[in-house]
Amino acid sequence: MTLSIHSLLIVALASAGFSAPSLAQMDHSGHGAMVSKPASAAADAAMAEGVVKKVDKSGKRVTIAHGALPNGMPAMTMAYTVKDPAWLDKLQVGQKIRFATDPADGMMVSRYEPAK
Ligand SMILES: [Cu+2]
Repeated sequence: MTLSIHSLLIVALASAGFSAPSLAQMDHSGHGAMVSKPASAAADAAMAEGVVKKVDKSGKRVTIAHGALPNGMPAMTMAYTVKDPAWLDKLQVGQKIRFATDPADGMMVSRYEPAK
């Protein structure tokens, strides 16, 4: 009898343990939503405009004609690797984009968005 009550307690604790992480996740996503505005504003400041000149799916590169970059690179046309190869299916020659390069790898596009 004592043993089964003990087991019930363990079940109760385990289910409490399950709800705690999900609550933490909710808090985290709420926090993320709150900080997303200043974070994207800062990221926008580091983004540069460019025009897609070539999409090389097999080489997993996109050639971009870009203006001077925040990282000090002057205006040029160059081939970049991309953080997510799936982007190569969306990027189109002639498309204007705003993009940022990886801080650790200036030859890789770490994020982009279509420019209007
Ligand atoms: Cu460049």
